[in-house]
Amino acid sequence: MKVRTLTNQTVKVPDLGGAAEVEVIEISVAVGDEVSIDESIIVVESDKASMDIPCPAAGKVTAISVAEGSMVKEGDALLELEISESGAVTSAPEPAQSVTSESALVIASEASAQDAPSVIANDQTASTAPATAKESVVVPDLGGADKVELIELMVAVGDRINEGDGIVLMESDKASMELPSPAGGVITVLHVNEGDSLAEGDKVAELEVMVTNAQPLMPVVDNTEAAAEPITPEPETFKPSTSVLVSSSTASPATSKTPTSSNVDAGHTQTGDDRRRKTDVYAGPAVRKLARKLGVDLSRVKSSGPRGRLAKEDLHNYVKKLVSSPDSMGGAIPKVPEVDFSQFGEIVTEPMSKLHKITAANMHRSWMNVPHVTQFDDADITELEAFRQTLKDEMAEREIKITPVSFLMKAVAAALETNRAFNASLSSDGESIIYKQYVHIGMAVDTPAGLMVPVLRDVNKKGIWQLSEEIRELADKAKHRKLKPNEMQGGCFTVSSLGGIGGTGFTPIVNTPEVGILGVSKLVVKPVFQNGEFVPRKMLPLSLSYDHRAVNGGDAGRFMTEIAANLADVRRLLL
Ligand code: CAO
Repeated sequence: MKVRTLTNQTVKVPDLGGAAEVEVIEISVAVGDEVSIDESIIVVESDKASMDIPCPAAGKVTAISVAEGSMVKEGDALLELEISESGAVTSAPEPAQSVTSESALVIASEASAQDAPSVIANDQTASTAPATAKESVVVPDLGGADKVELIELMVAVGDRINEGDGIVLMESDKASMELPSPAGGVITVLHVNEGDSLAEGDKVAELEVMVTNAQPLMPVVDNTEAAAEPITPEPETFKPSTSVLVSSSTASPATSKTPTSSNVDAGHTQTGDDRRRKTDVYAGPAVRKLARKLGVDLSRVKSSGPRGRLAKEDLHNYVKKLVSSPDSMGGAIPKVPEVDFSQFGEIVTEPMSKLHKITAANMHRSWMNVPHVTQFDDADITELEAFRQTLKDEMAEREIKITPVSFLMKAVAAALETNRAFNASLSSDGESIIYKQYVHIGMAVDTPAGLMVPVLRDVNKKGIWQLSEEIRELADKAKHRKLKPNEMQGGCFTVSSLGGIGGTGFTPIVNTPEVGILGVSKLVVKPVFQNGEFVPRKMLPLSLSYDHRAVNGGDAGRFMTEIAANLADVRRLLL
């Protein structure tokens, strides 16, 4: 066979099998698209059925003559095709002769007749089969593909189907193809399962033929501009897109009772009810393919098309709605409505600093990911404060200020060593817990630019003087934006002290992937009942937030109790 370059071919509406006029319900290509032979270009619909019109040759779409909703009849121009040099033409024009729709159809019919034995193995073509004949439906010529995957079993044993109803949907790496039933009848045996890899000639189903009269729909190529060189017709191959749409709404009453199925839920074992429900979906191959890609069950999509036909737009709208729905799987968080505050008074809008944005993102991530629990305690730091006062002169001498924060760090470090549940992180896959053998503690620092968390390293190994010096140094660096990235990394736990600022308590957010954070508020002198009487004690309010995925309440109780005990009697830190 010799194929030469043909330009500006008009693809026309083929014989419509009795329908005078059909509606263009889907244009599957756009101008500029390179289309391959047999690729669905347009879907048309009569009041009885919907039909794909496959492209008769490989080429480039240069113009589209119809719009969705147009009414067309046999012979009307659908689109202009610039056929590429390698394009194979399925119709066979006479040399230097334009192909009329009639002649093309004759060729199509002949091809169909040739094709019939490959679909019906026992050589009883549809047109001659008796009403009770048994037919084997086999995989036809796959048009070049060696193997295809069966992605959808569209019928069940016992289903009564019409000629042209899809039996299975197969997919190669290039296209999906429906295998239409060569005749009307009842499915008596299914030889295949979803997921099977199929090759030409493989048996698909056994059919007890009820009605026969197969005639695939073939488009017409007007080769008026074709060169004089003869073109030998390709042997007809399986026409993936000659399948009709599966729709009980357009099917005969018999089909409506035992409809074919459309399984779009991967891994879902279908029941008869499921099949029936999904068969009620009325959609074209392009929409079905997209739905499969998106994993959408088409039976849940509301249609806007005529007679309930689902359009791509319907699918897009469904997915859009789904992702923005707060209670959907993976749905977005409901958005806070935008408010024009200026309607209530004067406003000033300032951009958020980068640091502020990062902090906000981190807080949000942690808040969304971590199931937080916060528990509270007061540490009696009366003795600690008394001891700290004794250090005042030395502090001045050394020019090092010791605040309760240095003791807090030390008390927490000691508790982290004995409560490893808090010196840990969850692995990102949630399968394991990583215990740290070092004790680095982050310290929340309030700076004019925003919140920063420098990390004090090896707190368990350092003394109060050294820690106090480092706290000052890091806090100073943070306030002057001098912290290096590595000085803000590697924390195992965070201490957030608002003691110098005020407040009686707060619930800090865990600095993920750490699993705990200690909030410290302003110490307050409280009456504490001791040895039969109330005595004034300096109580330090503590709030411990933790990731309840990694830490349980018992761990948290022990950890908090130990911190409070360490602060109540700092001699414990020597033990
Ligand atoms: N109760 C009462 N007074 C306290 C206190 C407490 N819990 N903790 C500290 N103080 C006192 C200090 O002793 C100091 O008093 P003097 O000046 O009389 O000695 C004063 O408060 C101010 O302390 P400071 O803030 O300068 O130093 P610090 O060591 O207490 O804290 C730092 C250092 C960096 C933690 C602190 O400056 C800071 O930035 N805190 C804010 C942390 C923050 O923003 N957390 C919220 C994060 S969001 O979760």
